[in-house]
Amino acid sequence: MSFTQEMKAFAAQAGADLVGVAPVARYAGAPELFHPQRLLPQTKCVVCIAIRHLHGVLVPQNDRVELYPYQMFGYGWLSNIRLNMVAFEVARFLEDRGYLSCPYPSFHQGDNARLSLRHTAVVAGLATLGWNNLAITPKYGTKQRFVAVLTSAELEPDPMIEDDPCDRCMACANACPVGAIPRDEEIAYEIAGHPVRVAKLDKKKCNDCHLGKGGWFENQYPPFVTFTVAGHCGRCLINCPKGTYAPA
Ligand code: B12
Ligand code: SF4
Ligand code: SF4
Repeated sequence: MSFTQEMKAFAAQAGADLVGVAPVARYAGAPELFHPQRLLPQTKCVVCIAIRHLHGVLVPQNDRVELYPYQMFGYGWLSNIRLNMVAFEVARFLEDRGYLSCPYPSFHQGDNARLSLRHTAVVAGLATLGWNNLAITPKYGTKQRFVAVLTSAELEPDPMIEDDPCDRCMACANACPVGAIPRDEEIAYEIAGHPVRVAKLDKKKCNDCHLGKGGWFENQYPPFVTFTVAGHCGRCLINCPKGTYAPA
């Protein structure tokens, strides 16, 4: 087993559902502020880790019946805390073997993170970007969250995905309650030489649609946002039909 395979097996045992490796050269087109070497100049590779959503917690969220299962187990607490714990363990695994490693959190408070995890999933060969702006993996579709570990280790890179599974069905745009995903306005650019076309997302509209503010739920919660209960409706994620993993 190669060192990279060993690291991936360790990550899987720690709770990762997907693990991919991006050589730092694939961030050549990233704005300087979002480049991994700004955070850790010694970065040679970025390990991207995903944990899938439980499909069961998406149901009451989508039906607007109860927000807590998704907010806890899909968003602010379990997913993000657990992802960060897996990243921490993977970073420890790498540092124990002599490689400087910095986990980059799954959760970020405020407007902009300084490492885009969607882009990291793409350059690490795990995903492509869908019209809804989310990273789509062949197995879980949009239904996972990501975390990353920057490392000085030279790991075996994963090939980037060539096929674009997004067929512009617009299920995401149709599901968005605030019209944040336009049907005809796009942003086109390249990620490591791979063309990308995504909707010109209105982040402000999405951000202003915090659950609890809209009063969409049968059970009302006060309009507060904390580390453990913070959320957006996620209907663009829940209603994208891509992915082969489908518990019924
Ligand atoms: C802040 C944030 C938001 C804000 C955005 C605010 C804002 N002003 O940007 C809002 C509230 C809108 C939001 C909403 C949602 N979010 Co959010 N969000 C984030 C967070 C924490 C940071 C994103 C960010 O600010 N990136 C920096 C900005 C500027 O980057 P960008 O727009 O992606 O990149 C641009 C450039 O900077 C540049 N670029 C940046 N990096 C790179 C790299 C390369 C190689 C290249 C070429 C270019 C490039 O190119 C882009 C185009 O110009 C990320 C976690 C993370 N660290 O990535 C999660 C994240 C993107 N969110 C996620 C999710 C799931 C959601 C929601 C579904 C809510 C929910 N229920 O969870 C919605 C979906 C909205 C949508 N359709 O996209 C997931 C996505 C998972 C997935 N499957 O893709 C992430 C990755 C969190 C995670 N840990 O998994 N989010
Ligand atoms: S719902 Fe349809 S248009 Fe939207 S990202 Fe998924 S496949 Fe693409
Ligand atoms: S999270 Fe909700 S409000 Fe934001 S873009 Fe997706 S569907 Fe629209």
